[in-house]
Amino acid sequence: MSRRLGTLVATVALGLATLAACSSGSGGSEGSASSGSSASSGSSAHRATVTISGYEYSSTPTVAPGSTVTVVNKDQVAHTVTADAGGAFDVVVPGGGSKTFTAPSKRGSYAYHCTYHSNMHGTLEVG
Ligand SMILES: [Cu+2]
Repeated sequence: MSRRLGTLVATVALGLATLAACSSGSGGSEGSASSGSSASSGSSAHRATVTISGYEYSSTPTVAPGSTVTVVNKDQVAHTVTADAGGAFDVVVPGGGSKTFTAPSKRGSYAYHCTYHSNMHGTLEVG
């Protein structure tokens, strides 16, 4: 008899505990504020990514003038993306990091290099 009562009390206590856990849990933050990010503004390549890996630049598609270009450096060492002429752009990208720069507003073919490694060359086509 007392054994059954004990079980009953335990069950009720467990129930209450569960209820408490429930009510405190549901009161928390509702919904994650995950915005759909990227405000895509339609047309072609307004942004591009240059990936540096093994001391080489990946080729990039032609980007629109003023595009945002992201440089992802997968090497352990820092590299730069430096325009060969005119100082059109010049960013230092730490090893394992990334940086962005704005493509020139004038159309053209912009050769660039890494100031640290003279054998590294690439070209950014703006058109
Ligand atoms: Cu480099």
